[in-house]
Amino acid sequence: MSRRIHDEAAHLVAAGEQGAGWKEIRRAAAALERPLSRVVGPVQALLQRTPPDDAQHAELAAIASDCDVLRKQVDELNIAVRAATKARSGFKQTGRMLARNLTDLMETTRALNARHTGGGADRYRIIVVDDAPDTRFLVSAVLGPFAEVESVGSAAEALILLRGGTTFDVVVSDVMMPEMGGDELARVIRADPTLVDIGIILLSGRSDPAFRAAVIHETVDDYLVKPFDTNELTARALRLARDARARANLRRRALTDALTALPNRAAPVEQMEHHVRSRTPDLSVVMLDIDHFKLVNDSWGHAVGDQVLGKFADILGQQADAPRLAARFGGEEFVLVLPNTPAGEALALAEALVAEVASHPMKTTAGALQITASAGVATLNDDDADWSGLLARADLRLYQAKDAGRNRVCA
Ligand code: GH3
Ligand code: MG
Ligand code: MG
Repeated sequence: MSRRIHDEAAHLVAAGEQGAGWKEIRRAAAALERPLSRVVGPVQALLQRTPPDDAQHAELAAIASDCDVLRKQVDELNIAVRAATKARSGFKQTGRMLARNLTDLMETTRALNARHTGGGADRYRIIVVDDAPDTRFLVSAVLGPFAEVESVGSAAEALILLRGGTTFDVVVSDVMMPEMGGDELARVIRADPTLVDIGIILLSGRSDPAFRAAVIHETVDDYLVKPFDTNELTARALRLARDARARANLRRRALTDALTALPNRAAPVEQMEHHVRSRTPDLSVVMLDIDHFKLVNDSWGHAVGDQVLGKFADILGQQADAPRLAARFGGEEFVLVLPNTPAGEALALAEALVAEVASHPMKTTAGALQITASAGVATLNDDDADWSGLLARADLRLYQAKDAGRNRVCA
């Protein structure tokens, strides 16, 4: 889209006010119609591709009726433009009427997007960033039928959304914006370890090959030059969203223990590194190990052993609201990473956990089994250069607890 919807409407109004010639008015009207037809086209195409026996039929029927309203509004706009060009008078009123119709059109499209994106937690989530409201509107309308779209007018707003706790799959951003450009936004996103999986597309009137090559090489996944083809944008955005999801799922699986659903060994190591680096005060760790777990396996079988591990993990997980972390360190060994927790508090927590395990028989398919566990507690001190000494002390104390008779804590 080379000209913006609002700009074209404003141009039409101004042309009318200045008593411009018939040709000028016609040109402005045609320029307005082109981006509008690009909004409706992809929506209609989606409807045609969806078979009538599809599960989403009712939802799509509702969208179809919204599309009809949209079409009528576009038609009304065209009639008004034709009347204005024929009459060659009253341009000012016509301009105002066009502006009103444009507002209606945008409302309808917004409602249509909201309806189609309602529900479905697994829908792709896309952020559209552009300082020009009509480009934002157009891109949102194009992607709306395929993904949940949030649109914002600046890079700063995009970062607030991205860091607000909701996971997004793709960012589609303009390049030239006041304050922070799309290329800079891409650099900030790439530098944030919590946003590594997200796909980035730049969408810009800036077409010089050297700049495009540089940002594609450095930060972004894709670059489209305006005026862009709406089907191509949709295809590229959805491909990126699919890739981003796949990366995020792989990462999650690589970091999660499949049996207990607790984080695996990688997470506590990363957390301890982070806390040591940022000098988080009172960093404590608790190492826990189930007592005589081999006996459970030998007496009741591996499947029952697995159930015990699951129940034990549930108990630990309840102690691990962020920033605390519970993880399966390996086998029947677990670890708690406790930032801002002085030694005495960590010891009390470990003792409470060990007591809870000992006082609640675990329900398994082999009946309720009485399990106990032992724990070792350590807190980071000034002599620790890294987390390895801290963990080694906790481990040593865990074995002291075992030697001292199990079902107890050493600190
Ligand atoms: P201690 O009180 O000294 O800790 O004795 P223990 O029997 O608990 O310890 P040991 O290290 O001798 O045995 C641990 C057992 O845990 C051996 C291993 O087969 C079992 N194990 C490790 N991972 C799993 C698992 O994922 N599922 C099951 N069922 N067993 C596991
Ligand atoms: Mg054990
Ligand atoms: Mg063990």
